[in-house]
Amino acid sequence: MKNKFFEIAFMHSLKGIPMVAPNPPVGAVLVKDGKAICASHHKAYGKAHAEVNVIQEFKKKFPGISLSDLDMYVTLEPCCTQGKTEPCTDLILNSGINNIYIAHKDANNVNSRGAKVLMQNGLNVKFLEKNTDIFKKINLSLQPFIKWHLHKLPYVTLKAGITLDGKLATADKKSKWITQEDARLNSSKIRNLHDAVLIGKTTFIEDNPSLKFKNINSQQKQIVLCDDLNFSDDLKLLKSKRLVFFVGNKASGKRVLKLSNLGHEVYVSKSELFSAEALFKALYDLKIQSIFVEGGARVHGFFYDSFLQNSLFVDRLLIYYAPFLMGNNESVSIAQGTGVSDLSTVKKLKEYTLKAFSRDFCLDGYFNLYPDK
Ligand code: AOF
Ligand code: ZN
Repeated sequence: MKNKFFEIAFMHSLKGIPMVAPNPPVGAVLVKDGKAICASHHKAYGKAHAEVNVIQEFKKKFPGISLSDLDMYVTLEPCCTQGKTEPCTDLILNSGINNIYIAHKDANNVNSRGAKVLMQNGLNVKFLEKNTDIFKKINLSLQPFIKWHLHKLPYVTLKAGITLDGKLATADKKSKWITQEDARLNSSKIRNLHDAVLIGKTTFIEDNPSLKFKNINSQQKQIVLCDDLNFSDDLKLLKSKRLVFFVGNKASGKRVLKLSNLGHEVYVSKSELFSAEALFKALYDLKIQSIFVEGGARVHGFFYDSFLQNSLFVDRLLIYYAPFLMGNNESVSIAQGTGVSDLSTVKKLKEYTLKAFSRDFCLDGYFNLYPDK
């Protein structure tokens, strides 16, 4: 087993994000005489799995050639049940491949016997060592999928662009951009890897953002959390076909109807505002596996306070820092919630990395790290 082939399979797996959600990103490589000769990945939800695509690719490239002396490297344990597609274990067993190297177990319990099925049928199956860099990278890429199956909850990334003293905006809120373009580009690339972006009503109205996604054929949603639906119909996001409102019960029925008739999804809470529990349940039912929370301060406060009650409500923090201070008490802080008043109750990041841009820098940290089985 050579880890470099897992690196190739991993690189390919990433091309499937976010189109494959709520399926996992998976990549596969076929190796002959120590050389990777074919690589492919799972490309879209409901479509062929990585193993099917890589075998098809081989057959196209080398028609009539047997697969019997090839090794297969795959980032996720092959599935063994009929879902939207046939079990990959059947395909692998019929292909003649003898050696299969697997990086990560399948968190979806119905498929967690895939490796056993292959072994019981005489294949030589080996798993990647968990203490390797490549295992860690694959595990990180599977975090939303693992959480989804383990906890039946969407994966949450909280993102903010702030000054060194933790401010989102000046007191008059006229400060349009805190961070520079390269940092913002990085943030929109990461947004694009999520199934949904979520903002609050104040950001929706005052920033009037367009929150674009790049993969126009995918199912990504733009979510606005609001107490009511009192806003101008000229806001940019209202032109989008992906817009979803989660609104409190004081929203006027007329507005709900109008926005619904315009093609937007509107979910009305039973109470004044959506609770975190009700919101997460609704997002899960909508099959939204990962959300990118872009603020503003009250939305961050809402998520952070929910997280203090239940650690599963925020998973990742992505904070872009501009290298200066606001130094003003009236300016807007990153989170306007209850927060902690006693340091002994604070919850720390399990790990983080720092990345530098031309002027700004970013902290990418994890509160939760969901393990392999
Ligand atoms: C694999 N290779 O590329 C993927 C796998 O409904 P289906 O048939 O698409 O099955 C979805 C499940 O299959 C998914 O939850 C996970 O257990 C597994 N995904 N398995 O061997 C792949 N995407
Ligand atoms: Zn499969």
